[in-house]
Amino acid sequence: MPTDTFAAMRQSIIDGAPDQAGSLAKQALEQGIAPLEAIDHGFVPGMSEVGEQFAQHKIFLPDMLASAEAMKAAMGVLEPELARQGGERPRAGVVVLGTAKGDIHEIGKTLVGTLLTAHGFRVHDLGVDVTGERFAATAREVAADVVGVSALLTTTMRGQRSVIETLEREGLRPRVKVIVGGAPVTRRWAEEIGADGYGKDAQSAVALVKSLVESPAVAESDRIQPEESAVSHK
Ligand code: B12
Repeated sequence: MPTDTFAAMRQSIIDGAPDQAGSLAKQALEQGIAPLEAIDHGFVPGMSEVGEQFAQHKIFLPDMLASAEAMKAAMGVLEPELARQGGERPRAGVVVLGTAKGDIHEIGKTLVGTLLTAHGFRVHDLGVDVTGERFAATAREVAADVVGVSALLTTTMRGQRSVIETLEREGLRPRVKVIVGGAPVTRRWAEEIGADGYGKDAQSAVALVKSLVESPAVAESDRIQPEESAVSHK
């Protein structure tokens, strides 16, 4: 893919231009570009730049919001294609995903969910601002193999710890693996809070979940039995 196109994608995010971002995403698909390539090399670098400019007070909240809208327009085109490319696969495992309490950043978490779905996992996306109790209740209801908690703010990273504590308190922890991610999250933090894994991006999240689900440490007999009630997708 020409560097110019990636540069245009990046710029459409910086400019907060949803129409432009959406049509560049469509063009990429028409040209046979892999959706993840467009996301990782075109649109995400724009978001990173926006984050840096915001930190340096060069832009303000409304600008960041406009950039997020542009990112969502691009993802709206690319994510269905990403999911479709996964095709029909045998169910690989059940994942409950959400963004920690107090945190409304959803773009990265949603991308992780889409890619997991494309790889055959059944994903229950609880959305944003999710309490530990809700993660635990859903994990129990759907017999989750893995709970994934996203946090984009240094303040809401604490929510990841509290999800683990809640799962422990409710007796679910031995049977449910917990993975964490999000821009400020590190492997070290994951270790500190006793998570089972850390993923730096959506692709590593898939590899991580695969390795955890395949791990013999989660014995079949240890799996939580699903409850009667169904959980709706968000
Ligand atoms: C877009 C954005 C917003 C949008 C979010 C819109 C939305 N619908 O999601 C809006 C404008 C609403 C917003 C609000 C705020 N934001 Co903001 N935001 C960003 C920005 C620019 C991009 C985030 C993003 O979408 N990145 C693109 C995606 C694809 O990447 P990602 O989220 O990192 O996800 C990838 C990986 O991290 C990983 N991953 C993510 N989740 C998970 C989960 C698991 C389990 C795994 C394994 C992996 C994984 O995989 C993903 C895909 O590759 C970042 C800057 C940055 N560099 O992150 C700031 C940033 C996160 N925001 C910041 C701030 C300060 C705020 C506000 C507090 C601003 C304010 N004054 O109100 C509010 C907080 C609101 C709240 N309560 O949550 C700061 C946080 C600083 C800090 N140290 O805590 C940042 C870093 C900007 C900065 N440099 O200052 N923000």
